[in-house]
Amino acid sequence: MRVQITVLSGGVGGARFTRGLLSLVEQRDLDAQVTVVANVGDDMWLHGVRVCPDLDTLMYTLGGAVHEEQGWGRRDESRRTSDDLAAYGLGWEWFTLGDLDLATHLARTELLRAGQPLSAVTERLAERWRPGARLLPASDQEVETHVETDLGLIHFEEWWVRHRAGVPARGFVQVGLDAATAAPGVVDAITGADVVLLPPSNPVVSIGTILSIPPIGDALRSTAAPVVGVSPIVGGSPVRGMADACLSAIGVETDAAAVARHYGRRAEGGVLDAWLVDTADEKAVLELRAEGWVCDAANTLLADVATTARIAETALRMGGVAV
Ligand code: FO1
Repeated sequence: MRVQITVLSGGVGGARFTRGLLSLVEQRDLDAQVTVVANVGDDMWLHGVRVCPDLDTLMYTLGGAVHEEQGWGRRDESRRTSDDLAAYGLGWEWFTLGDLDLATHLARTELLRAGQPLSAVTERLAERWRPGARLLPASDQEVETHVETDLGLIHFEEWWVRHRAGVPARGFVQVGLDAATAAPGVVDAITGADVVLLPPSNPVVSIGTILSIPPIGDALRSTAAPVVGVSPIVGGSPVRGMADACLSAIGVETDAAAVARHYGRRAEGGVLDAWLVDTADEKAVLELRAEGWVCDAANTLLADVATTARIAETALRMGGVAV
């Protein structure tokens, strides 16, 4: 009986987690179908092409083409076009679109302009990379995360890359949310799953944005599948990225237990059935268990594929999937 595993993912953390999960599935010769629902909140139009950072990070990471140290973009990349565009004074000089990466955006834009929805375009682009998992955008509609700051409402990527989240964020706005719904296959992937995993992606602007799309949040809260999350906060700080700046903007403490409470237990209308924290956060285990949570601690640093495979195995087991 094929095990249906669904992962909600942002960029780097979710992509690395999924790579470990797929490695585990292969190692154990598990008859499993992995579906990744990707955040589209980082997406933007730039130089007339559609850029989808989280979908591309997943596609490149699972397809073996990612620039490993960066965690995003292509290996063996160059920036001749980006540099020459800067000479025209166009675009965001602080945001580099690599030459190879541009081919992905040109291909995506061509297919979008031909009338294909993002979900069909993503399926077509992913064929080349053979990621080993089904990649679904959370929505076929444009839902872009913007950040409320003293500089005004700016695109998430400007806040994240240009300002390194250094400009205080008063809040996040999902522009386009009211006209957005779940992309085809997303709700079924959640309600029909044997287990749903929330990897250590950014709980606010990645997982949070996915959950902000009403049918998806509803599906998470109602699915018969166990939902297991992995804490992105270890020892009071984010392992990578700047989730602390996002959490403080919405008044959530940068703490493994606080993030669990932010997601909420399904028994109390939240989205989680179980929460995996790092061994550095044993106190969070005691706190949460006292509140009725299913909570365990393990090494959760996605150091390499083999280590990540073990983390994925622990999360699957917490979700009742024996591998
Ligand atoms: N991140 C950076 O820090 N600097 C960049 O110039 C940059 C360019 C870029 C281009 C395409 C793309 O898909 C991602 C890119 N990123 C860059 C990473 C991006 O900010 C992150 O992948 C996510 O949006 C945050 O998780």
